[in-house]
Amino acid sequence: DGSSSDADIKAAANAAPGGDIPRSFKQPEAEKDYVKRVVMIPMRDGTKLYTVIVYAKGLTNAPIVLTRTPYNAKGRANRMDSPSELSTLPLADEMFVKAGYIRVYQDIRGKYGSEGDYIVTRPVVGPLNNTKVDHVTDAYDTIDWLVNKANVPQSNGKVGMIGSSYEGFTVVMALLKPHPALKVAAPQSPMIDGWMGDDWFHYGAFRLANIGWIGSQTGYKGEGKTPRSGGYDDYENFRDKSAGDWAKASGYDQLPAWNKVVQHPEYDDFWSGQDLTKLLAKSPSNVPTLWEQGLWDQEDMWGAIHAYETMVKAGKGTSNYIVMGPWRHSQVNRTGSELGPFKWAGDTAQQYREDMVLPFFNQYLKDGPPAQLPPAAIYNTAANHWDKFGSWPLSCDTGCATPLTPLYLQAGKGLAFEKGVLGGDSYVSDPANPVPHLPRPVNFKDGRWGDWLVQDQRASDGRTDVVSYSTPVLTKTVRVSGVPWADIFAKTTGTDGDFVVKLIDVFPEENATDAKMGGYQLAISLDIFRGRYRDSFEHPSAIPANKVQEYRFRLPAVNHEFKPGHRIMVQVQSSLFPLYDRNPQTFVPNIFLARPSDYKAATVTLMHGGAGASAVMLPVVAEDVAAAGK
Ligand code: PG9
Repeated sequence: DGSSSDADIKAAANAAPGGDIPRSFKQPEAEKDYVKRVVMIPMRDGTKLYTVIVYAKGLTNAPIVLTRTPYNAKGRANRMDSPSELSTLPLADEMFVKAGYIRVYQDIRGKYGSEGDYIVTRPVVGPLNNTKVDHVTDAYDTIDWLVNKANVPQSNGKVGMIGSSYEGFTVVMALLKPHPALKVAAPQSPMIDGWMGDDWFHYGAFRLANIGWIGSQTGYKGEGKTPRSGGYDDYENFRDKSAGDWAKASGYDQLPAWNKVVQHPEYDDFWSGQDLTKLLAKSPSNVPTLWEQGLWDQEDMWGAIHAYETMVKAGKGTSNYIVMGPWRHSQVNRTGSELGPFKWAGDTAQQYREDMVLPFFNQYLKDGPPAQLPPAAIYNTAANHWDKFGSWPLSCDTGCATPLTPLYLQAGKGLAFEKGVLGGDSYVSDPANPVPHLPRPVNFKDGRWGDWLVQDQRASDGRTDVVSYSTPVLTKTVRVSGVPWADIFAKTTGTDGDFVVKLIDVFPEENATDAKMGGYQLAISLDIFRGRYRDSFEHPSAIPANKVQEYRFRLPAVNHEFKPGHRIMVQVQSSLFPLYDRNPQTFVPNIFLARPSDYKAATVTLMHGGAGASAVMLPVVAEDVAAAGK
């Protein structure tokens, strides 16, 4: 009957020639409830892409959900080794498994198991890509292969695409010339414009926090090492040199992707030619699309909202939807019950996945009932619930029902909706002592990156190079729902400089339930602007020393209530380091190549009152307007 007798067991124990380690040892295979196939799918240029196809045993006539990734398709499709499909695929796929989908992960060309050359966020075929292939064609060819019954007999011929960040970028690329079988898409925090506000720069300020990504992602075909930056404190590691000098010392001059960044510090054709909003505007697709972005996305807070607005402008408002939840980058695919010290009403990420994405995909891929999504589902980060809007933003700079309301900086560090008296507040911004984005020591891998945007801004409040303006304690709710702008008038003794503006909700001084939350300073929106680009993103210019200039820039979207007992605060500073590289504050042609002697302290004066009155333009809406939008 195949079972071993006592005698057999004894004999095996005695006879083992090499001791206790047999020549081979194989665990019996557990019966799997799924099939996992690995195929190499040929593209039009003959390059084959490594693709993992996973489906439940016995599945027929099922739709396909496709993710194209630079992050290892094999690993993405293997949360753990398990006979169960639910445990094998990632958490965010559980709904697709339960609903009977075929799940496909593919390595993009040149990474991991795929053939071909890897180019970071490979531009579309054209002036920036002189080959005949890009992510538009690769997605098209992949979908074409997948819906061929000879290749995947279990398929019903319909495909949806989903993915976050770089994987979101590949979804958007597929939308530029979608295969007819691509019926629905969910780009999550997609990388849309790497210079304006996703990943590499924010309004021209370079994000050192991402510099290691280039080394690990382009130094190796598979998973790579992030280069050592020095000691534990990245604040120290990056403080004594330009990003260019750090990179050179780390061998980055061998990396074409890095050399391109150094050669294109401004918003020239290299960056604007890759801006996906421009490409979407040129060929807006009809594929129903659910855009997603975290309200505290520390990596790609620009992309989804701008792409959604582009699609609405292009007349595709009825097939495009936006969801913004209280999430850090890609948290939407994990658990969304909390962020930093903030707890939400349940698992908001699961709510997005199961109540929004799944019905949306079912509608277009399984002929399910209408998903009945609101055009915009935006989490209210103060009232702690989803708001469902017929259109959004409710208030913005141009084209919204409600114009922005200026909240003016005032003498005596006040903030008010009326202009105050003329004056200014000065601080010395010293590149030798930049304002840290988190309390030191700051190590990019210390686990604080994911929720740094919601950390208490009291850590910088009170520094001599940070100016905090605040309203009195509010007696009435100030409801904001839309896109704020910073409008700062300032002069500096330097010839270049950065402006960081934070819109902060200051909590009541006392919190009887959780004492340390008393007086908490939560930034609901913040960004940085590199002063040399105040007149043109393409052609930077020196700031005339000691002459007031205007720095006007859009801030990340908000849907919040400043409640009675709270205060509204605006903090302004000229560095946010080591997240962003330091501005030398002396105009140089290329900050990546700045010399140590170029870095100079400067006195910055923020102007208030009069004709050039600094303000943050708030998307204030009346409570009933917000409610009517629902
Ligand atoms: N934010 C990451 C990234 C995207 C695109 C380029 C570089 C980095 C990501 O999470 O994929």
